[in-house]
Amino acid sequence: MQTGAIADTFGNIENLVTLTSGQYTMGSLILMVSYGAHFAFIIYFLMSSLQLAPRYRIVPVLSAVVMASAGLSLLREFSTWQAAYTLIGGQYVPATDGESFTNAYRYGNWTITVPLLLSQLPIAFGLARSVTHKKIIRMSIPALLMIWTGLIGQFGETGDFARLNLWGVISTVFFVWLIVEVRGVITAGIANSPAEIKAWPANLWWYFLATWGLYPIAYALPQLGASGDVVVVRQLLFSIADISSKLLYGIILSGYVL
Ligand code: RET
Repeated sequence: MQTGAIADTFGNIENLVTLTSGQYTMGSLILMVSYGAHFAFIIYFLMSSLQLAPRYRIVPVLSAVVMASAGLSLLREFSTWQAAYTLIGGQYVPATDGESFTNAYRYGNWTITVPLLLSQLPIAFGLARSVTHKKIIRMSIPALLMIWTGLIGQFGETGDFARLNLWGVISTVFFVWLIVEVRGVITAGIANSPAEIKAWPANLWWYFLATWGLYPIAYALPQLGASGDVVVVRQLLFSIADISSKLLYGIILSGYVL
């Protein structure tokens, strides 16, 4: 755990462990597939907006914006990953000079993407304009507090688990508040949906819980120990969560408003 005092204080566990070439390559691959998928779907969402009634076009357009923003952030994670390790004797050792890896950029990116993802819901459900604006603000407040308290806490993962857990619990309180607000929007969405697609908002509720619920698991994972496997599994969890909560979610919502 002596890989640089600064990394210990303000880093992520990625900077503490030596990776096998398999683990390193898996990490690169996971990040590469993630940013590649997000960039590619910019085209899909822009084109699918052309098929929609004008008032719903903003739904896939917002997905395209989320794709661009997340794609850039994940590209940055990928290049930082590549710069953060040095190949020594067949092992990928955390670089002692230059760049260190951080997941903190993700939290910065969520500050943009999460309010956009939440905004898509009342717009897709066709709620009245004044209700939509109110719902977006009511969801965005707990969402941003959840992200920023999590950002403070994740700096504790290299050893200060009290910090990780305290801020994790505070962040979870905001997550529960957010879930209550989202449930309200889903209920309004069910009431506002034509009979043949009433099941969509109801199912989307479970999808939301299952996919957003992956992020706190990834956050807590370093407590299992700083090992190469934990590093790779966490990037995989983040990626599955990213692709399902943004990309697949966007496809589902575009299908709903079609
Ligand atoms: C944190 C900190 C630990 C507790 C909880 C968290 C929840 C994070 C979530 C993030 C969702 C992000 C999305 C990003 C899309 O771009 C902050 C990890 C509850 C739910 C959907």
